[in-house]
Amino acid sequence: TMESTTLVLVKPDGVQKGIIGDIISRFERRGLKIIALKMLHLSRERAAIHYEEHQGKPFFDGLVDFITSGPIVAMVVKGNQAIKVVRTMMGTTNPVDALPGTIRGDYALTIGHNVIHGSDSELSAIREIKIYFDEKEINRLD
Ligand code: DAT
Ligand code: MG
Repeated sequence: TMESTTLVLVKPDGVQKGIIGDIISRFERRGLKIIALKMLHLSRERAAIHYEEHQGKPFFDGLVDFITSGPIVAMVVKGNQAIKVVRTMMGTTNPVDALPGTIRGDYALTIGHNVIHGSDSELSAIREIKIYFDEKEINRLD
């Protein structure tokens, strides 16, 4: 086994749709562990840090508008190959292509409102977790 930790966000549209619980349940049913969890409202500054890889792209301003448009839920998810497993459970970035049974495939229809974020690599996960959580907020026991 290869334990990893990843950052998951339920985006404002996911909170609005009332699917926080379903998303958490899917991860728990799969055997992944939630080791940190909070609801928050991102500032534009913090949103720009989160999405720094997309600065300068045509969709960047709309992405920041969207992710700051309402409360989000941030969590740290841990388990065997959690980064990859969460990405697979999320479905493709563009929900039009996402398979039924994935989170985006079940709940989203447009790329601008795709319900969930998950870190895409080990380096991204380490960087992104620090944007949302202090080390003392993460339950690293057992
Ligand atoms: P992901 O969220 O699957 O990691 P990403 O990192 O490429 O995808 O992009 C971050 C978010 O930006 C994505 O969830 C939705 C938005 N986005 C990406 N490409 C886009 C595009 N071509 N048009 C509009 N929004 C886009
Ligand atoms: Mg990404």
